[in-house]
Amino acid sequence: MSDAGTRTDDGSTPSEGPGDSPDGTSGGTSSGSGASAAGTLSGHAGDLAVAVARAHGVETMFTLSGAHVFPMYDGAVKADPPLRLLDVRHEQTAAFAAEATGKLTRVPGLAVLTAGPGVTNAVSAIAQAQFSGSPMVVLGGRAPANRWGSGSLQELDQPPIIGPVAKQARTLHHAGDVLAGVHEAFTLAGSAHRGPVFVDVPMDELFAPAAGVVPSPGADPAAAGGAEPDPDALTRVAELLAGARRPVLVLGTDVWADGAEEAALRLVEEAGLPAITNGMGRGVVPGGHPLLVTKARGRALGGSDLVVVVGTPLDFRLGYGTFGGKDGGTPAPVVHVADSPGQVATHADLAVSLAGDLSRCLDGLLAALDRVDRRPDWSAWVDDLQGAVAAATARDAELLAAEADPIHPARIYGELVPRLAYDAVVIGDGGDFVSFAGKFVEPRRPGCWLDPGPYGCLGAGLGAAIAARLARPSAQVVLLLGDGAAGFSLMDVDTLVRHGLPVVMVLGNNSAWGLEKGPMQMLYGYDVAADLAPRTAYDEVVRALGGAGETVTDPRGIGPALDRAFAADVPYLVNVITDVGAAYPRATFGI
Ligand SMILES: Cc1ncc(C[n+]2csc(CCOP(=O)(O)OP(=O)(O)O)c2C)c(N)n1
Ligand SMILES: [Mg+2]
Repeated sequence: MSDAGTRTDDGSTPSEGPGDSPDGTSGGTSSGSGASAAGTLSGHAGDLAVAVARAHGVETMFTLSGAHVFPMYDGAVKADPPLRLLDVRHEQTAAFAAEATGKLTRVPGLAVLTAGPGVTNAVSAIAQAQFSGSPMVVLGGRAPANRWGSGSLQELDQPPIIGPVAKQARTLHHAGDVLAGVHEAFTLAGSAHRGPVFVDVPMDELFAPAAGVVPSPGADPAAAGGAEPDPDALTRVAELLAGARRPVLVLGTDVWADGAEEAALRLVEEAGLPAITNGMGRGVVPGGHPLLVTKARGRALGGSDLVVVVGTPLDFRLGYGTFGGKDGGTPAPVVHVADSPGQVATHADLAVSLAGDLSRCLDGLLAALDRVDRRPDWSAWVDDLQGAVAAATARDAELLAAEADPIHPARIYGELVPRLAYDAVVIGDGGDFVSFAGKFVEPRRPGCWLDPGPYGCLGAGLGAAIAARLARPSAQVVLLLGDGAAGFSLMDVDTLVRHGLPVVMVLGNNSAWGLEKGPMQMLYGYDVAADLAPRTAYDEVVRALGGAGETVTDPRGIGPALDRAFAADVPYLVNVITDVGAAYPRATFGI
């Protein structure tokens, strides 16, 4: 492989070996960065990018090695204190870990990926972050500018590929652009509506000397608060609420992302409003709360006369924003409250919409409700819905205790849920197996539930588990894996092992792509491409990688296996052989 033409600090030119394996870069690395008395940082552009990331609250760089981004590593190890490097086995895992970090900590996660395939391997995870509004920054390597057009290794113009799936994607063409460009990337990623921002830096420029004052990220955007909602719109929503007899509040991911979880619970409790939660909004109204009616979702949304949806799109998960209206009735009026004007649904028929900082929207709504003369009493409606919750809970109890052989997947949750601490982080990566989790696991705190969101991408599991273990060092971290989903990222158990990150993995092994097998049977009366090898010992894969685990075939064996998993101080996989016939009863396929 020819010389990649990299210009380094000292003017030497390292060569680039085949397979992106550099040879001789040691002579061309930074001699270390330094901060002058005036606060000016000097070093190479990688040093500066690392300093900006740290100023924005980044604690970990998720990455997989590639010479194009070596200055980022050099910047990380020489920073004082060093920035943690978390090296994975597939770039999708690095990007999913950065996405999950953004979701859990509400500080943008950082993935640093080498040029070309390193970047393209992360496209799905970046798209997932865009769909879920997860704050993250991906810094990509890029073939050197001084050879651009000559055919150097992995010479790919990446922003046109990433642009359509990110908030912004651009090249920082010169070392001198890196400080401001990375600062802008973090600021943009972390402000409403949040999402992924991509920058790449040509290799020669990333190695080049640069200096400047690290910009201050300013006040924490969540603490500073975002835009003020329109007071007239607030009053109109309050009037609609005051006139409603069967209102329902839906709280979604952005309620958590925007730091509005306390304002949301205040509104629910002080107004006595029944609420349904979805995505990362789960836990905002804690499981078991008398105003949480997620388990009576069908009755609540179908019978409501006003649905107020906050912080989540009116997508397939919410019937595209049409509630009720079956049998010729009129659908309920809908209010959509979003963290920014661009998020307000344009496809749905809205009674009123509201955009702005979600704490201000929700507190403003409570204040406006106080100003409206009629203080509604929704207790009869809440009692009705709680009756439906109790009936659903009683129906669930039977499934959760199922003695069936092969094991019904619900029994796994019957054993798992009582073992979860209030702050456990639960991550779902799979099809039907994870849908059952959504039904049976009701988080008691917000920010503790990670699902793939509306992009529905399998393979996020190991990355999310790595991120959760780092973000919540003392909490239980439980990764729920379908056997199909496990195949996308299980090799990154190696990363958990190398970095000493114990996680409990529970695998629902139905030997199938269950969520596809059932629907194909329903549509065609047969299925193809939906079976996986029977009873694969995924626990042995984990053992081979340095973790531990076991296979369970008897429902009574699940609880003790989970106890061993929680007690283990290594990554531990409980491989539960389940009944492929126990498909999740699904009302929608999302299309
Ligand atoms: C990357 C990706 N590929 C394919 C799909 C389509 N898909 C959705 S669910 C599913 C089956 C998942 O199977 P498994 O993880 O074993 O869970 P199960 O439904 O069997 O419980 C598939 C293939 C997807 N959502 N994402
Ligand atoms: Mg399966």
